[in-house]
Parts: sequence; structure tokens; C-alpha cells
Amino acid sequence: MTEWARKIREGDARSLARAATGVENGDPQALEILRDLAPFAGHARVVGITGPPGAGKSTLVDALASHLRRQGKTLAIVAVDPSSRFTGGAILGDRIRMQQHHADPGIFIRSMATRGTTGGLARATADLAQLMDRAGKDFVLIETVGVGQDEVEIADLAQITVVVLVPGMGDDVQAIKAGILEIADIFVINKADQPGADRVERELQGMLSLAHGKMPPIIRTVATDGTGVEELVEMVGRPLPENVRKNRPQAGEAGGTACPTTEGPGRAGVAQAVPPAHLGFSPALEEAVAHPPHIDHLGIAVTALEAAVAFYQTLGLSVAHRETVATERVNVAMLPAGDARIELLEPSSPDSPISKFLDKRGPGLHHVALKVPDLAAAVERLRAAGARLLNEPRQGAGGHLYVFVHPASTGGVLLELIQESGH
Ligand SMILES: Nc1nc2c(ncn2[C@@H]2O[C@H](COP(=O)(O)OP(=O)(O)OP(=O)(O)O)[C@@H](O)[C@H]2O)c(=O)[nH]1
Ligand SMILES: [Mg+2]
Repeated sequence: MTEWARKIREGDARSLARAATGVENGDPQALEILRDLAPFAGHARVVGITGPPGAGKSTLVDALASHLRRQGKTLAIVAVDPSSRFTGGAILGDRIRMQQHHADPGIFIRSMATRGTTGGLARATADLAQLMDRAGKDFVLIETVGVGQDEVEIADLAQITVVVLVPGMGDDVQAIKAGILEIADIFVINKADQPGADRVERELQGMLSLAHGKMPPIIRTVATDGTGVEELVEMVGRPLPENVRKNRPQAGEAGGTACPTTEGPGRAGVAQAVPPAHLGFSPALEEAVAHPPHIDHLGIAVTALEAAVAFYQTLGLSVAHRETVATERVNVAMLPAGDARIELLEPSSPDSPISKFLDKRGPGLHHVALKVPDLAAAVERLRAAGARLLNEPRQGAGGHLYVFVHPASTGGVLLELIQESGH
């Protein structure tokens, strides 16, 4: 381990601040630090706190921080301002409010504003969260304002997302984007000292029951005097259900968008699975975890169907189905392989999409098809997460519903999602 990394592990705030700046700027030396600290990954609990402007997110984060410090926990606070809605004003405000913590080496505070694309912000935040985790912080609290896509991206790197609402939003609750509701693991109704808390809660419950039929926990707080904060601290610190959100990038590659993963505050007992309902993860996520997708088929683009079929027959597979799909101008041979299938695709005309694929990329893996129990829910979650869908769900030749997801969102391969039959 380098001297720099060692100092960070010893809790030297200045060394950590220097690494944080370096990581934000993509400085190779700082990224090297991330690699050095890789063995310590997976300790922190990463909590996203999002909600409309002025909801009291910073005040709440401040109160959470004080509470956690009293419990002897160390933490990092990352305040993300995804829009340029204020020219530094809000961030400065956060800084001043947090000043009481500034002398405390147990709290690391960093504000970040969007300079470029949304993806860039999410990435910088992810790297920073990863650094804080590896530095040994027990909690990483990420504050973002709920105005756009960013907070959905940021929520994706948090293990638990707290959505903050306030009384007096009235019909505005309706205006909260479904995507924001979707990402909530816990709802906070802050400013519960103000009239209208009952009404927001009722409206929220109404919306959630319409949308999902099931509900994440709702906690009322008064961030300015600490009411309800203890309950919130307790809830965000609970062990995570095993295998929830495990599909995020694994820590380990320096400078990657990986972030501290599943293990909660990193100690024994965390690995014990808690039923998802216990923590109240969003119902769609619980459903997805309970019934994960499975591979239906792998689509392979070939120039000569018969030669390819002959090859797979040599391996002992046989053709169960052949067809020419007129709309796609493609000859298809389906060869069952275990529970999944290999789908060989040969263009039947030069203007077939498969011809174009072959011209551009050559023969090879064309797409991966996953069967999902609830296509509509999967599509909704993908949209909320900002994935690029290529079409609205539509009916395929066999009558099944399907949708394609762009390789840019999937790790480089075209992904087909298919509705499992019986739904
Ligand atoms: N009455 C009351 N006021 C509160 C409460 N929590 C926060 N406030 C006040 O609400 C105002 C906004 O609080 P902030 O914490 O800055 O809100 P924010 O959500 O971080 O705001 P942005 O970061 O600008 O989106 C401040 O004046 C707080 O003092 C609360 O529980 N009750
Ligand atoms: Mg704020």
C-alpha cells in the first residue's frame, strides 16, 4: 500500500480530501489509490436522499449525521446538485449548514455540481462513494435534488434510497414522477410540524396503492428539531436483504463506476438474508428479486444457416423449429440447449436487419433474450433507471410480448426481453 493510501486508512482527512479531488478529476494517481484500497471495499452503507427542492434534504442529512456521530459512526456526505438551477447558492447553503461538522474528522463533506452530462455526474458520484467506502466510512449519504434523471442514476448506486416529501405539496404529489416513486425504499414526510402531513401521506398511499398495491415504509420527520430522525437512522442501518441490488457493478476495478456493494455496515450478520418485505424495498424490485429473469435464447447472426446448423448438430443439438420471418427478412433455426435455446439467424434478403448487422459486425452474437415474469414492470423499472429501450412492448410472431434494449445500456449486447407466458 502506498503511503497515501495508508494515511487514508488511518483516517487522515487531508489525504482523503486530496484523493477525493483526484478521483473527481479522473487523476490516474488517485485512481491508483482506489485500487490500493480495493481490499477494504464493501464496508459502507450507501444511502441516497432525494426529493424536491427545499424539502429539507440537507437539514435531514445534517440531523442524520449528528445522530450517526453520536453512535460513533463515521460518514461521508456527498451533496449533488444535478442541475444548474442555482449558481452555487444552494451548495454554498449546504456548506454553511454543514459547518458545525467541518471540524469533525469523522465526517467527510463534499459538494458536487453538474458540469457536463448526467452520466458524468453519476459516475463521479459513484467513484467518490467508492473511495469513501474503501477509506472506511461507515455511511455514505448522498443528497440529490429530485428534478430529473440524475437522482434516478444516483439512486441506483445507493443501497437504500430515501425520498423526501413535504406537506403542502398538495396536488404536486401527483406531479412527482413515477420514476422517483419507483426508486424509493423509504419515504420521509419531512416538515411534519407543518399542516398537511396527513394529506400528503394519504395521497402518497393512494398513489402507491394504485401503482403497486404495496408500500415502502413512510416516516414523518421534523429535520429542524430531530423528530423521527432516530427511526430513520435505525431503518437505513438495517441489514439489506441478500441478493437485493447485487447486480450492480462489483467493486474492484479502480475508476470504474462500481460502488460499495451489498454488505451493509460491513460486519458479521449482514449476510443473513432478511425478507425483502422487511425493509420495504419497492414492490417492483421485490418482485424482480423473487422471480429473476432467465435466458430464453441466444441469437447468433450467421451468413450460412445450414453450415451453422451442421456445426451445432455435431455437438448433439437438433433443430426444433425453422421459420422465415417475413417482416424481419430472416431465416431462423431454433436449437434447444438445456432450458434455453440457440437461435441461428440468417438474412433472407440483403435489406434484412441481420444483413446490416453482418456487414457492420460480422457473424456472431446478435442478441441475448431474457424471459421476465412481468414485462411491463421490467420496462417501467428500466425506464426509471434511464435504460434505452428500442421499442414499446410489442407482439412477436409467437404471440409473446417483447421489447429490445439498446446495447449502450446493457454492457454491449442487444438485449431482448420477453414476457413469460401465463401472464
Ligand atoms: N418547519 C420546518 N422547516 C424545515 C424542516 N426541515 C427543513 N426545514 C427548512 O426548510 C428549508 C430548506 O431546507 P434544506 O435542508 O435546505 O432543503 P433541501 O431539500 O436541502 O433544499 P435544496 O438542496 O435546495 O433542494 C430551510 O429553511 C430549513 O430550515 C422541518 O422539518 N420543518
Ligand atoms: Mg440541500
